[in-house]
Amino acid sequence: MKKEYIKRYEGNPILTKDDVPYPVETVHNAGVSRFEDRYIMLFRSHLATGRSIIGLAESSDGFNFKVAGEPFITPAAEQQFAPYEEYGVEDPRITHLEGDYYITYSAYSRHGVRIGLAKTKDFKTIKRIAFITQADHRNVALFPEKINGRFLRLDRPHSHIIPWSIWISCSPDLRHWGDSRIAIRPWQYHWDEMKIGPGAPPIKTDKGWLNIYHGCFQTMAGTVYRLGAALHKIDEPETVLGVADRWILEPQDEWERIGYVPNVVFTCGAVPEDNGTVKIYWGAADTVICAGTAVIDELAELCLSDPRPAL
Ligand code: BMA
Repeated sequence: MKKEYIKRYEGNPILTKDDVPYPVETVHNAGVSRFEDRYIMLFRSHLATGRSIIGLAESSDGFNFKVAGEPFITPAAEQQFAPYEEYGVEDPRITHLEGDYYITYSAYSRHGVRIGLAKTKDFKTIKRIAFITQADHRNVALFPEKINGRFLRLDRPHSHIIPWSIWISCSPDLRHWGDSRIAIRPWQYHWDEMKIGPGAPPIKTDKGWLNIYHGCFQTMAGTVYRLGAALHKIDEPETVLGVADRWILEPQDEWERIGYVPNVVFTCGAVPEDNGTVKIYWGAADTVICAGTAVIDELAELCLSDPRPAL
């Protein structure tokens, strides 16, 4: 039997729209972080307009979440941000960095999709900092520490020339980004051949930065979204040590195969634990939220022992 690298939580799905005390049509892609003595989840919901907002939920065990009474991020009212968020805010990632919790999210508007950066200390109020990309750009995950004096991120520009790939960019101050280098491309005639993108913020391991990403495969019945793993060198993350040849999670349970968008598992968050495991969270069929657990070392080893080329 094929080895399962991610053990699904037996209580999946862990969150559905019925758990949300305000009107939403879905709950799905979610960033998750440890905060004080608990876990905080920021999750995307579609409204009945088809546009998205971001809600907040809390948990003491990382599996049973209670949703706050009000959404946490809705399209900005402030003049400098509003024109770029009018169609909604999506897919938040949380990175604990130098004492603050930074949130990267996709902002949609008539001008395309770009990445907003906000921060919070308490998950009660947030402060928008800046848009840190132009359009079109989605799926930015910040590294949780500076490397060689600079902030780093995994990002995913859209291109008509190559399949959408994972890049790495650097910044002195989190606002101004550049020195971009391509890190991983979709691999032709492979489960992630159509496009790939960063998922959870990278996790530091003994062997390298673990990058849990999503990869897409086009079929006659639509696109299948799966999760894969890659390992980047600790002091030079643009160097990829290995990209696991096989996927680590694919749509399998009924709620992963059937829903608002069928056959999707999509992650924006994973929380490493002191015992060497990682809790991974994914939106299932863009409709509900699921969780599972993996052994960090096994994922890192998979990237090294059975890799496919990165570029
Ligand atoms: C991607 C993003 C994700 C979504 C996925 C599947 O392009 O929009 O937010 O989960 O498609 O619909």
